[in-house]
Amino acid sequence: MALLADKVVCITGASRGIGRGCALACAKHGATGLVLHYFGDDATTREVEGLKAEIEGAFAQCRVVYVPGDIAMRETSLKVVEEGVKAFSRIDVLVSNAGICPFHEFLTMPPEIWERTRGVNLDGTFFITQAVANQMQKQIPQGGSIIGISSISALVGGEYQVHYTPTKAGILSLMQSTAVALGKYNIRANAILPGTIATDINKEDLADIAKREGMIKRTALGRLGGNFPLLTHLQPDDIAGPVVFLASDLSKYMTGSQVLVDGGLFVNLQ
Ligand code: NAD
Ligand code: RM4
Repeated sequence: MALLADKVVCITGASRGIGRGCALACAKHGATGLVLHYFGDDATTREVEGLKAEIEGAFAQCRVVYVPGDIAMRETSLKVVEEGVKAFSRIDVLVSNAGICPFHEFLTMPPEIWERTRGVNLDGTFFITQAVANQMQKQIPQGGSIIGISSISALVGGEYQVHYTPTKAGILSLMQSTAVALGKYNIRANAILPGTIATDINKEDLADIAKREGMIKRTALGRLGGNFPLLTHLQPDDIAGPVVFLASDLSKYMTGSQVLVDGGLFVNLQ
């Protein structure tokens, strides 16, 4: 039996990067419904339309609906759940993935960059988690699995990420407290902490060859995550595997946990 047979999975920021990799992996592992949230500008609209066609063409059991909106706005999350339930009558899994990291020096950082980063990463994760959890609490059978995409940055600092790392620590904390608050409803909540995965979010930052090489050198497995340069569109499936595991019943006794998926970056001090 497929790992995600009969499951409906909702993923935020699903049009590209880690979210896209998760969508493809969930379909491949048998999910019957995907509720794909995306930002909604021209680029992400084209991406999500292509992704729906790709998934429905390759995986006959899987139907895809997509819902646009700025995840920093609470209304977006309410709409995602409304559309998801309209299409599939329930939501079994949430992957809260949408996020930004506008790398910036700390002392000169305008307050707007802090507020936007917090709004998208932390407020957005709070809103979608609350909206989906309310659905999971009232559906029959009750329950589900919530996965917050946090980061290695929840554990360590970054010179140009002083606004970003607290949001990722916040997502880890949010998963811990929701695990406690929601266990009685058969809802699990766990955090995944990716290391450095080559996607659009860090393309500019890692264009600095010395930084990129330093990062690769510190990673015990000797490569960045999801680094498949031959593909025209990066598919960071190094994170998707652990996401499928936490989405599936294989992890049915896991809640409130943090899963570091970093190729051995964190442990490698010297
Ligand atoms: P990405 O830039 O490729 O993808 C980010 C996704 O979020 C995009 O689909 C984007 O459209 C969406 N998004 C951004 N702002 C949004 C908004 N306001 N409303 C709706 N959607 C919005 O980057 P990625 O690496 O795939 O990042 C996905 C998640 O993984 C982020 O939360 C990021 O913090 C986290 N993460 C990434 C890495 C890494 O090294 N790439 C490491 C740790 C954690
Ligand atoms: C991650 C981690 C990576 C960085 C991305 C943007 O949390 O810090 O190294 O490239 O964020």
